Parts: sequence; structure tokens; C-alpha cells
Amino acid sequence: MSNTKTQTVSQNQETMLRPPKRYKVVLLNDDYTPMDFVVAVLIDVFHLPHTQAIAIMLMVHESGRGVCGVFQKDIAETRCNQVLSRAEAAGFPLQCLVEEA
Ligand code: TYC
Repeated sequence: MSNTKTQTVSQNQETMLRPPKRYKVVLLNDDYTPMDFVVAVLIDVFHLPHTQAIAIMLMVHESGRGVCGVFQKDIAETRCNQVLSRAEAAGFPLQCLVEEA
């Protein structure tokens, strides 16, 4: 016979022990957002060094998409929203999304 209290305790212990899921922030290519704007956003939002920001921007430009970083869910969503806000404020169609890693 199952014991609800025991089940709940063991479920909570599993939840506490399991490492949190990780989420990718994925940047998408478009034909209009300037390359230097993308590089600036990558540096500011993801704290990337200039060389790495250029490498990711070029990867997105050439292949259509690229990963800016992998984070816990709330951090991934915040950074994705920061990218979208910066793009919208500047009038560029730059898009990004969050995917489970
Ligand atoms: N393709 C854009 C251009 O040629 C540059 C670009 C790179 C745009 C990465 C978006 O996520 C992007 N100006």
C-alpha cells in the first residue's frame, strides 16, 4: 500500500537533488539587423568577449542560428527578453528564443 507522506517526501528529495534543467538562448539570423548591433548585444547581454561575440554573430549569419549561452530557465528567459527589447527599441527584427538544452 502506498504511503502518500512517504511519496511526497521522496519526491521532494528527488526534486532537491536533481540538477536544474538547462536552457539555451538561441539567436536567429535575419537580413536587416546590422552585424555590429548583434555583436554589441552579445557583449552587453551575455558578457561575452568581443572575439567570441563576433564568432557567434558570424555563426548565426552563416548557418541561420546559434547558441549565445546555456543557463537556468529564469536567466535564459531574462537574457532572451533583454535581446528582444534592445532589438525592438532600435527598430531591428532580431529574434531569439529559449530551448531546453
Ligand atoms: N544577417 C545580418 C546581416 O547580414 C547579420 C545578423 C547576424 C543578423 C546575426 C542577425 O542574429 C543575427 N546584416
